[in-house]
Parts: sequence; structure tokens; C-alpha cells
Amino acid sequence: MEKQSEVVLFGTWFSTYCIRVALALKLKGIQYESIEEDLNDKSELLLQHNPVHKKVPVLVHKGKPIAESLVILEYIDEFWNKTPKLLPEDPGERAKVRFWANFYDQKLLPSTYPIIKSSGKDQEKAIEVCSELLKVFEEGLARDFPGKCPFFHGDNPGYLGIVVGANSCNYEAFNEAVRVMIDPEKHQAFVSWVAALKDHPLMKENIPAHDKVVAKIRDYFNIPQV
Ligand SMILES: N[C@@H](CCC(=O)N[C@@H](CS)C(=O)NCC(=O)O)C(=O)O
Repeated sequence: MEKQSEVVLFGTWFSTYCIRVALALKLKGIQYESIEEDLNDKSELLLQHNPVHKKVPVLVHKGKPIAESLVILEYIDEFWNKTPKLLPEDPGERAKVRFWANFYDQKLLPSTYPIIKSSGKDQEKAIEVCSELLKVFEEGLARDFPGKCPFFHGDNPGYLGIVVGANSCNYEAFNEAVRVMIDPEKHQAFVSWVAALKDHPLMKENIPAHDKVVAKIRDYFNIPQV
């Protein structure tokens, strides 16, 4: 077991990207110290550790900083190279998992922000754009991982489950704080995969509480309480 101070996570409790890293560390049973950053007044240490992006999360392991959540997840999986693994062993399977994690980060997740920030017709349009991308995601995952929940690796959430679940396990909080963003009728596959994730103890114990997330979304995006 690592000494506590050997692994330090600079983050904020509500950041999807930071939750990913916390989930991976918890899944692997790695002890770590958590430093809560104020994103409006970032610490000197954070800026030193991530001079390029100046963002959380940063994982500092034995004094070496690692930035960018997807890079950090791979580092954790490689350094603590014991079960449960996040990524599959087979290079072809690993490539597919990485491909869809990148699609999620580069396309799907950014498509949700215009929904939060708009209203009326613009919001309807933004929901359509997001839904089209979600369809591509669902169909691609069904094709690449036939007959199984693509968010699991064995009995546990894998790399993709952690990437997607850190945000999507809170989708009901977004529904409440903003509006229904994902139509459960149109996206039965996604909703059922997320339900399986939410049922896993890793997610049950570590995804922030619904009411706390609703309040934070309203505060962060200046959404008045209705
Ligand atoms: N691509 C980055 C995104 C990290 C990110 O956007 N972090 C946000 C918090 S959710 C942040 O630190 N924002 C502060 C800022 O932009 O100044 C990752 O995967 O780690």
C-alpha cells in the first residue's frame, strides 16, 4: 500500500474529470490525499504542476505531476498494474475503448454545454445535436462491444465506464437542474448501461449526492431555482 502523501489528487469535488481519477484510485484501493482547489483562486502548487492547461485534475505521484484525466487514468492502470484493470489486455480492444472515450470527451460531453447555456428554440436544437451524437455513441458501442454493457471490464466499471459514469451517473441531477436532456425512450441503451453503472458499489459510494449536484449545477451555471 502507498504511503498517503505519495499520491496526491488536486481537484474539485464536482468536476467530472476529477471524479474519474478518484473513482480509478478507489477501485484499485490506492490511498491518496485529496486537495480541494478553488477554481477562482487556484493554488500556486496547482499552477506549477499544470503550467500548460492550469486545470484540475492533477495527480502528483512521488512528486511527479500528471495532468489530463485520460492520461492520469492510463498512468494509474499502468503503474498499479494489478486487478482490477481499467483497460482490456488485447490491443484491439484497448484501441476501441480509447476511441469511444475520446469521442465522449471531444464530441458528446461538449454537446451538453449549449443545452445548459441556452433556452427556447436554441435549446431544442442543442438537444437534437446531443441526441444525434448519443445515437452514434450507442450504435458504435453496440457494434464494438456486442451483447455486453460497454462500461464494464469484467465485474467492475472499466476505463470507459469511469470516463462516462463520472458525469452520466448524475444525469438525473442535470434533468432536475436544467431540463430533461436525454430522452429515455430514444436512448434506452444508454440509459440501461448507465443504470447498470449506478448500481455498482464503486459508483454508489463515490458519485456525489443528487441534491448537492443539483445545487452546484444551478450555482455554477447561474440557473434560478424554479
Ligand atoms: N481535458 C481536461 C479537462 C479538465 C477541466 O476542464 N477541468 C476544469 C474543471 S471541470 C478546470 O480545471 N477548469 C478551470 C479553468 O478552466 O480555469 C481533463 O480531462 O482533465
